[in-house]
Amino acid sequence: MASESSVDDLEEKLEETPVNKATEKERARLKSKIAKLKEKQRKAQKGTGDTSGYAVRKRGDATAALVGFPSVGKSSLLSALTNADPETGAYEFTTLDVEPGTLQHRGANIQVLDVPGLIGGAAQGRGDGTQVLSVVRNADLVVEVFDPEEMRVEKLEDELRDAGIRMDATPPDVTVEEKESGGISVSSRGELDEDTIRQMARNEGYVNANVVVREPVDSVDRLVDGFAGNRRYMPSLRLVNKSDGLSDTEKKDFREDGFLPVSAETGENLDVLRDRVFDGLNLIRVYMKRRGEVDREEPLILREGETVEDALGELPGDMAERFKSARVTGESSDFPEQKVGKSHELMDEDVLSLNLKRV
Ligand SMILES: Nc1nc2c(ncn2[C@@H]2O[C@H](COP(=O)(O)OP(=O)(O)OP(=O)(O)O)[C@@H](O)[C@H]2O)c(=O)[nH]1
Ligand SMILES: [Mg+2]
Repeated sequence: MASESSVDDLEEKLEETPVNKATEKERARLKSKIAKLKEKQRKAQKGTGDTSGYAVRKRGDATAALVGFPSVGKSSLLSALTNADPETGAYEFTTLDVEPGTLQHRGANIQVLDVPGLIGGAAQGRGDGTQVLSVVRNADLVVEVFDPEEMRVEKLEDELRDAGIRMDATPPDVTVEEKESGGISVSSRGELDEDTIRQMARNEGYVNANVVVREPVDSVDRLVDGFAGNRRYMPSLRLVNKSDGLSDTEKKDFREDGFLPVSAETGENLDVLRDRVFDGLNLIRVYMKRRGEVDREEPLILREGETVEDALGELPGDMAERFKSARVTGESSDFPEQKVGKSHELMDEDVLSLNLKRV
């Protein structure tokens, strides 16, 4: 048997293993082993884990991280979008520390982080990559920045994946419940063979457990993630900066491929970018109405899916105790001034008025 001591060995082996039903278990075994080894390497880096080597305190309503290879224009974008004034340069690795700035948009204060440029192998610790990536993991939105001359999309996304970041995906619905005896039982809605799943659980070190897969998982990778449990699921945006050097056709092609062309230099599409960041963070604005007046200047900033109760929690004073009922006008209401309770889910640009008990 060939050596299985390094990620490279294992990946080579995986490559050589044909994809079919008969090799499914073997492929699953190799993939879990690769994931484990990568995780181990990541943990072995100094000062890592989720406490970053860089000191950045989360501020504002939410945090977006600009991530990309050197010289794509991350710092230039930070400076165009926020109040920050980072150093930019024609040479690589101008930025050596995490630089925060605040983007004020639609009444929200959005923290934008500019991080040092990544290099290949970042997730394994090259060029401080693990620390940079753990800053990204702690943000709420990944903003990938590319240079149109040198896209290297897969390379960047591989680094993010190796750092345990899963973009634009929901966590796999897999639970493992350990028990006293009885071996490993599997209940699965997926296409994967129960035996494969059982073996993966064994590889994870389980002896007696109920494994429940509540979604139609069809890939070993997703199951590996489900077992690992420490993946970070985040929304993402893809930008192509330096659009000032692109033709209209090139821009159209990028757009069709899901990349927003922007220019930190000319400001092209930065207005669209601000909206995308706001929406990508799943933020919503709720306008409070008091004594017949709607305050559109300073909306309450909440997250999608949050309720009247969450809104109460954001307001000063002990609103929750005084709450009697609320009225909502907007997307979330069936008709204007609809009377709702605490559990009502709010939507972007709803107008909310509260009926409170007097104190
Ligand atoms: N033409 C053009 N050049 C840009 C644009 N944005 C940035 N640049 C140039 O690209 C170079 C790199 O910009 P930076 O903002 O320092 O890039 P960075 O991604 O922060 O680089 P590192 O900190 O080294 O990772 C500089 O020479 C910028 O002037 C843009 O929109 N258009
Ligand atoms: Mg920079």
